Amino acid sequence: MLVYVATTNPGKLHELRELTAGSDLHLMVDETYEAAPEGDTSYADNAAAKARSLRASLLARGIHAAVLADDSGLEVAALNGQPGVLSARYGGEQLSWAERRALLVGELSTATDRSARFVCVLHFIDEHGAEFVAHASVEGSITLEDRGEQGFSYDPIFWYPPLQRSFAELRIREKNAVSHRAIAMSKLLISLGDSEERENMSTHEHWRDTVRINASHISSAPEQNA
Ligand code: ITT
Repeated sequence: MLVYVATTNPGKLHELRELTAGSDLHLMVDETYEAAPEGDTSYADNAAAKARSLRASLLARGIHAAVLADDSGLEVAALNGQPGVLSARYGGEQLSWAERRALLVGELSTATDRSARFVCVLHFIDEHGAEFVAHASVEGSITLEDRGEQGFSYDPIFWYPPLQRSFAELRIREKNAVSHRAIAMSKLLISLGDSEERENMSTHEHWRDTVRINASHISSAPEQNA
């Protein structure tokens, strides 16, 4: 199934492509996609807005295809859950990612609790307009400085205790085995699989009914003849 991804973030797109590599979903980008305006309260609302705006734009051009959007963020306990839904613009759009990470690390200079979590909401709309949502998070903490070169955005300062490395010190396969995005994607693929199975079941039921009707027609035929 062809799926257009509503994102302008190459790091996300790369991970989403790897996460769907063995599935039936073939991710594409729509070069004309422009980021939908995002609110500041809900990942779910933002993910839905991104997916719906891309779908509307594709439909307006006569393209009937599935779409996928990801809204995610980093929540730091000592900052009352900030930057959260505002993660992409934390500290101002003019900051580089190195500056944004340094700002956040600086804000925790006296914090005793450095715990944090990444959150991800995926919003998928199939080619018929049915909508699916998957939500996940992963727990960790904020490092004292950048560590590692992999990943993107906040990955160099997100410490993942079970592997004793930052997300930017993990290979993409390792991050994709444990991340918020990976867990949300596996939930989404399960929902899509369940829904496909239900569809097959109902087709199967329909087929059985058809056969039953035909069979009763056939079996009643000799009686009618008799
Ligand atoms: P799109 O909306 O175009 O997809 P975006 O970068 O604006 O791209 P969001 O609005 O979802 O994405 O903002 C989430 C921010 O949280 C994103 O910019 C990243 O900086 C950060 N983030 C989310 N997941 C991350 C991850 O796995 N590693 C590092 N940073 C992440």
